[in-house]
Amino acid sequence: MIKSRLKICDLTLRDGHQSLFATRMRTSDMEPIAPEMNKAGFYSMEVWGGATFDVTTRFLNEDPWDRPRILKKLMPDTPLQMLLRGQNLVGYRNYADDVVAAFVQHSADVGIDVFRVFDAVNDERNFEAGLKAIKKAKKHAQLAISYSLTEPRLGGPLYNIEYFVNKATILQKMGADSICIKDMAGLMAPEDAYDLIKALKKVIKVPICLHSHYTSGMGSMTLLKAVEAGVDIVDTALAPFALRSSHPAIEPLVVALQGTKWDTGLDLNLLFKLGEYFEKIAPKYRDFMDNTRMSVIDTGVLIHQIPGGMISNLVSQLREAGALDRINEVYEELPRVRKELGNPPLVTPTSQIVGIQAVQNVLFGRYKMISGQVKDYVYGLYGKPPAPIDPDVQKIVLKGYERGETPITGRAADALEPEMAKAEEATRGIARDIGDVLTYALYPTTGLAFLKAKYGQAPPPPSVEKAKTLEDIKREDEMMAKVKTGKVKDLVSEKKFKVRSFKVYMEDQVYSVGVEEVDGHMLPTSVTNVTSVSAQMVSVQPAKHEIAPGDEQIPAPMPGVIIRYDVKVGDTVKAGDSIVVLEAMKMDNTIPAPAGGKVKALCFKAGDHVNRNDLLAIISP
Ligand SMILES: [Mn+2]
Repeated sequence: MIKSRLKICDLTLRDGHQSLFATRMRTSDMEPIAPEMNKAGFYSMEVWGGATFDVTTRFLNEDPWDRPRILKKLMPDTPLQMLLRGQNLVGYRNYADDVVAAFVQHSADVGIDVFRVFDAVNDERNFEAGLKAIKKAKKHAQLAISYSLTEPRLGGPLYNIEYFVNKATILQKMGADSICIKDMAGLMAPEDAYDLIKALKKVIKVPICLHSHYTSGMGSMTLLKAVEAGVDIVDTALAPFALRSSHPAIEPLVVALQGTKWDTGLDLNLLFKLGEYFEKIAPKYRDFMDNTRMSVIDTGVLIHQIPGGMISNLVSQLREAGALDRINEVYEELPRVRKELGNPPLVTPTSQIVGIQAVQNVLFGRYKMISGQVKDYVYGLYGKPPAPIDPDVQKIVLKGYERGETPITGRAADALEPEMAKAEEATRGIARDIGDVLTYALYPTTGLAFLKAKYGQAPPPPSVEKAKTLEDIKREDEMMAKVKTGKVKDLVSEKKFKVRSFKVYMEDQVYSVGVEEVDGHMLPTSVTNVTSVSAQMVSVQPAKHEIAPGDEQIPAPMPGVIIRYDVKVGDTVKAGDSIVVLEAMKMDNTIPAPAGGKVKALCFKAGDHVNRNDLLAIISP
């Protein structure tokens, strides 16, 4: 490896494409360039973790464990790095310690050398199980601190220099091989980076890495100031997969530092060649890019510190609920909810937990509807938030909570039963190795569907997307050129072309794509978003129910899937008792009885899809 003063962790193959086009890059597009990237002399390359696990099984029909295995063979000289969400691993909830141990060991076995571990609430106890397993596997443990702010700049009562120095000291004492400051929303200002890294370097002996997204436009300036303050490692991506909501590009940094004591020693010509490759294949993924704005930076983040990805989630949730006009109320509610919930950093999964509660507070009244995840969070299952939770909110949220109304204060994962034996049992006859069992343990629904397809027991699930080739892109471009010149009309009028339409699933959206067959080639001719239409198509038609005067009707507040009814017909209920649990906005939502009485009818059953305002239950006085 080239000896260099400033070490570079390259993110192109993980955070780069995760940030820019929803993690859709396929392993087959990494293989041709991997041997060349291996020669670059990167300190490490992040290639796995984060959303890659979920996306490969759900959308790409790729075995998630194959990617590090393949890349390890092609890049034997470069340490491979993964992002691990602490006790959440690569999922969205805390897993039991035995799952964490098995996951880390298997990741090490398939080729991961450096584990970057972070926790959404910076509770160091959520690192314990992962750290133990990383040490056991004799791999590098890079423990990360989620960077967050409550003020426009570093400082204030919570997220100040002391907070981060204190956290880093704890992590170093625990045995971190290096420390990372993880600025996932690009909030870190250059001068704050300088002060923070200076302060950290005074007390931290292990190498320090800075991960700062480009989102707000400050990224490159921030890295430069961190370098001047003595940071050891910085995270970058090759230019085609850099900037926007990704990371600073490596190429200008190499030149900026040339001849200084921080010279990276990287070969600019080789980096240029690598970039050309990614430029060539990038059009395959252009459908997943956000090209709706001229600006490649999100200046809104500078004003309200809310990451763009989170805003687009809020917008889509409000749209689903038919209340897009209330977005400004949600913006006002969001910091209030965040403060009441102990000001957690906004990163998966806390960004969803806080964001969705803010939406529900606006739509249904403050804490009138509370998701299962918010209850778990307030109970302490995600760990200890950076600041105390508002005691009044805690009381409201935990009222009637099945685990108890007094929150736990111990390590969150101590409350969880071992899970591996059950996962092995559930995958008997399908799973052929521990990797398969873990795929199921992390994602019981989509993971199992993937495994069944992998072993030919079922066709690939409908969520799987067809890979686009550069040929497809060329045809699309030719088609578009024809549309622009008006020639396409003649094409369509000829009867020999068969028009068909396909449903395409992206995230939680459904598109209808019209396709024509021309000389054996498929040409897309139209794209329509049909999400709401298809939701109506799959929803079960509710049976007709007699409504008597005085009957309380419980409608679905938003579209979703019935998880379970908590009552039976004939049960007597009090106002506020849970009647039905509805999965919507990726959260489990308890719908309470609006008034006491007798359950007269339950209009659906578990697993049914419902539309907004569908009648879920009737309670008679
Ligand atoms: Mn990141």
